Amino acid sequence: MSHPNIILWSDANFFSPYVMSVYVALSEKGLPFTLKRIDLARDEHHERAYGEISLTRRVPTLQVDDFLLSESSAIAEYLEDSFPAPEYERLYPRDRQKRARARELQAWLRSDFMPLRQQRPTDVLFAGARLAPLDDAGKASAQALIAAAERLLPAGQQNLFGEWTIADTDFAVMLNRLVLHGDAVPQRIADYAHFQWQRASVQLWLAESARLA
Ligand SMILES: N[C@@H](CCC(=O)N[C@@H](CS)C(=O)NCC(=O)O)C(=O)O
Repeated sequence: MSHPNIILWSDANFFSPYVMSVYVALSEKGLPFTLKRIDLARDEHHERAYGEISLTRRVPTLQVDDFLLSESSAIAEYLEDSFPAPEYERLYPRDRQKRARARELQAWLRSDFMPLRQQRPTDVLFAGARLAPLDDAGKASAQALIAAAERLLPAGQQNLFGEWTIADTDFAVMLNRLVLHGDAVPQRIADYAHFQWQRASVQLWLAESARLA
């Protein structure tokens, strides 16, 4: 079967959780792709050439043949529409309400939890960083995340919706800012975050960043 030509633009050191989400989505779909790196520290995303590629001048941006798209959750939905089940792995739940719940969680994770994102940056996930204890805002942010996990994760399950979806990977990224750092998280939720981290597509991503270390 012939596949389209797919390029994923990533940050140069593979520290972006949003690039990771698209990398995992492509890997789960079994789609071959080329990774291209943009050095954000050198402001390469502000160069003219990247402005012609990316509407947002952020990473990720995905190119599928001559179609260019930024914003990681929009990319996941585009991949799901373009490469549907059963031929390709599913990224979102089949059930409409569960699918809406997955998108709700993705949107929330991308628009909230700023104190947690600032105080537990992705260096914690991809470079083993150890940082100061959370301040009050950080603790409140962590508590909101943990409360959501306790509410959303069914007892005795390792995935939110019965089978893996891209929302599990996105959720595990945020939870692992705490879990991998050693911050207190209920065991059931920590187990979920660890389980999601073992997924082959996630391990492939971790190997990309480890290769540069
Ligand atoms: N909402 C976007 C967020 C993308 C984003 O913030 N990417 C960061 C790297 S993690 C970036 O490109 N930062 C460069 C900048 O904003 O100048 C998505 O989900 O794709």
